[in-house]
Amino acid sequence: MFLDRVKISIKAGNGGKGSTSFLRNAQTANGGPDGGEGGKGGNIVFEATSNLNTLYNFQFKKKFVAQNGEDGSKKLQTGANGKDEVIFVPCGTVIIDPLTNKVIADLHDDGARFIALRGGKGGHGNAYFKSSIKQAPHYSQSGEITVQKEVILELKTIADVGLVGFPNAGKSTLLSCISNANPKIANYPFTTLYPNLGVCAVKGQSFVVADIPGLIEGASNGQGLGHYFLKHIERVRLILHLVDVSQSDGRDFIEDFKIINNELVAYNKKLGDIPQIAVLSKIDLISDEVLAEREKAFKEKFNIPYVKISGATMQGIEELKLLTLQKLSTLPKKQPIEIEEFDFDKKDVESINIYRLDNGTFVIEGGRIDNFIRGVVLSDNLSFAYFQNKLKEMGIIDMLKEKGLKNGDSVQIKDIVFEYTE
Ligand SMILES: Nc1nc2c(ncn2[C@@H]2O[C@H](COP(=O)(O)OP(=O)(O)OP(=O)(O)O)[C@@H](O)[C@H]2O)c(=O)[nH]1
Ligand SMILES: [Mg+2]
Repeated sequence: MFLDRVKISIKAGNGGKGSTSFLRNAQTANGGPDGGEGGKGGNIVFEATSNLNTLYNFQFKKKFVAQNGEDGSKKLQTGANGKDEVIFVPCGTVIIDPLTNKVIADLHDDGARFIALRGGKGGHGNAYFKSSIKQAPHYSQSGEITVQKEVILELKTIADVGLVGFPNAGKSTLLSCISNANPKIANYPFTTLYPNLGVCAVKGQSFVVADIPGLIEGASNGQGLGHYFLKHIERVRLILHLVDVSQSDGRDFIEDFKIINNELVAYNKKLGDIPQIAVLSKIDLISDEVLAEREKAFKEKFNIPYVKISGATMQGIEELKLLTLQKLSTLPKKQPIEIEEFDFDKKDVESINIYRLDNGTFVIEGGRIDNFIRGVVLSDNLSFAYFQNKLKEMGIIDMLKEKGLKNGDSVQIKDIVFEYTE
């Protein structure tokens, strides 16, 4: 099973609550506040690894949640931070925000890490709020609550070389001849159903080769399988373009070569800029004379380096490996996708929404409110006074009045409901 696009949900850990506590022991009857800080929630982290080459692991597990921070406790004990949730993905995995369709990260190289969501901050304990005018604060702050988000993971394979050509051209055969890979090979079209990767070793160096399913005319519009997998050659540095020069399928190899090149460009203009080596395959099936004629015809039409090979007799294979290595040495390494500045993890600290329930209660919500409400404990009179004052200061009372707020109306913020009095 090969999986190269999947939507998952992720959530960083909540921050732990700060503690409200006072020092009490045999020596100290009325000690000061000693409530410790809440711990920070764990982050959601993606990490690229070369041990994976599909997103198959995400077929069943689609939800990832980092650990919450622990609550603070007495004696100024800070709660433990939540553990990060590290999500391993194959190299070349691109992370996309489904709401904006923007790429937020490209986990290009082995070991690359990206913190997608940061854990919530821990709340302050009451010891934190102690001041010269407030010796014994009876309140502490709750931790920051994080929101669950969705991301799309899309694998755009990182290989140095991509093998393209019509079905049956001999791509998988070539991969098996030059690398450690063991792909399925058979004499019918669309034997290869998903990309295979192999490592080709030559002259003490190596390069990665991706064999993708055969392309046909119309592939760029969704014909056959090729369209779906073309994204896996977007990032190769060199294309080995195979054509069956023996024409054993009754096809015209020159036409085939043109058709595939048109499809590549139709899918993405940039694919047309990737250098190619043409590979004339299955030369064991035709006589030297026929081969010479066809080679001449090819040279007349295309000004492209080419190698004649046979996967059956291994003719030309060594030459192709060497030419590929040599060509690669002249081509720059592929870089990760450039990411537009975009804060996916941006916390909503601005929004204020007001609406009215059927029973007339006014409800106030939004990121600005969440942030502010964390510090409010209504059992504490000072805190409640602060709360009401702050509502005025933030302009919320005016906003409510605009929506028809009158003396005696109920107002709800989170789980706090109070009666408005002028
Ligand atoms: N005689 C001969 N047969 C070959 C050669 N290369 C491939 N074949 C045969 O051609 C058929 C197709 O080969 P594959 O390597 O599966 O072709 P492919 O391009 O990977 O095909 P798809 O996966 O369907 O796109 C198989 O029966 C191979 O044995 C060759 O050089 N000589
Ligand atoms: Mg194949």
